[in-house]
Amino acid sequence: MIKFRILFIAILFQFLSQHCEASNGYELWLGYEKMNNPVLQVKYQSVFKNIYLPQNSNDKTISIVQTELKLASKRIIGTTPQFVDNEKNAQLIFKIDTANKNIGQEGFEIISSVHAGQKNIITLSAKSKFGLLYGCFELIRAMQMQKDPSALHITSTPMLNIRMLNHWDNINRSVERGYAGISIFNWHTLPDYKDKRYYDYARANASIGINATVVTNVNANALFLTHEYLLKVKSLAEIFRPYGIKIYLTARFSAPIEIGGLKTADPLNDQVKNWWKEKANEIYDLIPDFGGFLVKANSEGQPGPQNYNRSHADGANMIAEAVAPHNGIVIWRAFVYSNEQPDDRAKQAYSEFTPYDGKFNKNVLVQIKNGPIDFQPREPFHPLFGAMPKTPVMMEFQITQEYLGQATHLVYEGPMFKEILESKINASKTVMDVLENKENALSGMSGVANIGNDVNWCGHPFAQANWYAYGRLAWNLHLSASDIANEWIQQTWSQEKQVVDTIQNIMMSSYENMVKYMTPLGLHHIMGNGHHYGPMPWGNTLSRADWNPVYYHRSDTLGIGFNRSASGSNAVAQYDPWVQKQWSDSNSCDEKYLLWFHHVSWNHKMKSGNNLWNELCYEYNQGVSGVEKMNQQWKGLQSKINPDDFEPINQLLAIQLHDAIWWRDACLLYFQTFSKQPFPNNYPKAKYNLKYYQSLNFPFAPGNGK
Ligand code: GCW
Repeated sequence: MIKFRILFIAILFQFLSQHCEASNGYELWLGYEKMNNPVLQVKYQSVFKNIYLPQNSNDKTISIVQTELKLASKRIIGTTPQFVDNEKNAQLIFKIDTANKNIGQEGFEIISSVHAGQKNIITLSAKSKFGLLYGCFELIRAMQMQKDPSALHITSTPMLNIRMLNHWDNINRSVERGYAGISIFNWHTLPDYKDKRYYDYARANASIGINATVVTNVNANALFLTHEYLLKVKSLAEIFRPYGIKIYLTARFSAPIEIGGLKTADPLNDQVKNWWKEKANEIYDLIPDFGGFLVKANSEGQPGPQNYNRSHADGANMIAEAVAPHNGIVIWRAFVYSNEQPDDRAKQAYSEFTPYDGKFNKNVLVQIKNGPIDFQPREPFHPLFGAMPKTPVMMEFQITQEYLGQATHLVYEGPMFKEILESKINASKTVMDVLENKENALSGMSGVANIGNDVNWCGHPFAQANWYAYGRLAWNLHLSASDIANEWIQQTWSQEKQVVDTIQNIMMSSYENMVKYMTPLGLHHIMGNGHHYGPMPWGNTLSRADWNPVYYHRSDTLGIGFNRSASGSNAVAQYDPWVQKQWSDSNSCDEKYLLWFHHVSWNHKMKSGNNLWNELCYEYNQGVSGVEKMNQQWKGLQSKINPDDFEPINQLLAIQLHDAIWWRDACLLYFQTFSKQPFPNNYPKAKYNLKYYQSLNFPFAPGNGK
């Protein structure tokens, strides 16, 4: 009997040890799993024995570093370090070195050296305490990536100064385009209730180098600028400060009327200017390191300077003057388009903004979405990058998956971010070069957050990887999407090769698969009205033409696609001639943007030799096969992953497959009404007819939060 029990316990133990430990996802990539490499473990144990930190024990940032080192040491290598007050007795030395020429203000240098007596010493130096904090997280990452401590030499400085999250969170805690529950910011219980989650949020951001956050929706509410709410913002700012994170707010342009009792918000009116100055003084009295304002003006119904016949520059400069004495900045969004304007929507931001290049005050940045329409699965880079050389510009990516299957589809955005960043704006420069803006201190990147109060923060367990990848790239634009995926997997899931390789493979194929089953060959904006989930290429009922899918794909009996070449809207002319050359001719255009720039015949000959109709069918089907493969690959990990973690993803992937088939069949049945061509031989037959797909309706789809 006893023998049986022992055998049973042994089998159970083996079963458990084969599975990664279950997690509810709350710890993100900061779970600090035990190291499974005994040789490295011993090495790290000797480094983490005695640690020297700069002697300012009251400093909150230094004590965060200390807590983090203790936690990482205990969990990863199973030891508790001593913190010593003399660096001579330490094997791990953190020091402020303002003279270090290899690094910038927020950077760090980690150097390993072997001292007499074969003692391995690691010195981590930085110019500021925040550099030490970032370096601390880098060192912990290096441990988890199984880097040999005796060979460490890392010199790192962020390439962009402002590495920012944009929360589209409302005062009532709904989140516009949020798919992970309600807002983490509980305005009702602030300022007094300091939710642990605020600290965990700041810690997670600091671990990937994010140093700025806009906590309110760009569709702004003026109430956030009242004293009552500013006290709440102050409370958050105090929590975030030791983590190196500055807080920003969105400014509603009409706030002087709505909460200031003025009759106008005209940016050239003295009372209005004064109102903003006083508001800025009030904010900086409460929050001395307040970052500044993010503004969406004259876009999708938001008020702005054009309401008073003033320009974007007039509006931005007026607010910029108010924050300038406090070193604040204004981030002015270039996401503008109007349906009263007959021109192609893709051209409008460029047309409206380029005349103002050089006219913005020094503390204004223009924030440009990655592409000219709106966070579509695939867009060419926005023509404004490179077109405003006298104005600092910032990238706006959307981390939340508004058009990318929301929190239901597994889509790793790393490859999408990279595709845009590496796009060449002319023969010699990339989008990255424009962002880096070496001559000017103002440079940055924004990511529309995918964070909510779900236990795992982001809804889909893999959506965390997009937050992670965004932060890592904002720090270092040169990192590769696959390396970042690898880091995230090893810190979040497992260090076992088979698991890492398989998950990495799933992630790296997911972006292209999604583009193929939703909007292949340059199609765009053919999602369901309003909520943007699922296919609706037939959509033509919205009041504004430029909100309707038919505006974008322009299918007819002759062909499909938006003619943005010289014979059409000529949007292609907004790019440098070197870029134009690649896109302006439908016979040589990069096929991933073909239907973005051209209306081509259903019989157009593709590079593969197929005609366009057949190619479209193959592309959609490849997207579906890709998701089938993702499903199989995941199932192959069943014995390696804890069932509590395995099953939710298994179910989500099954929904993704269902949705990919739905996209394929609904879109192709609809486009077939124009192409009038049969499906290729052996093509999978749609389960339902077009009428059925057109009858589907989702009045309560998430993310429309008001
Ligand atoms: O993508 C669109 C969204 C809106 C959003 C807008 C913007 C915040 O559908 O919900 O509003 O972009 O970026 O301003």
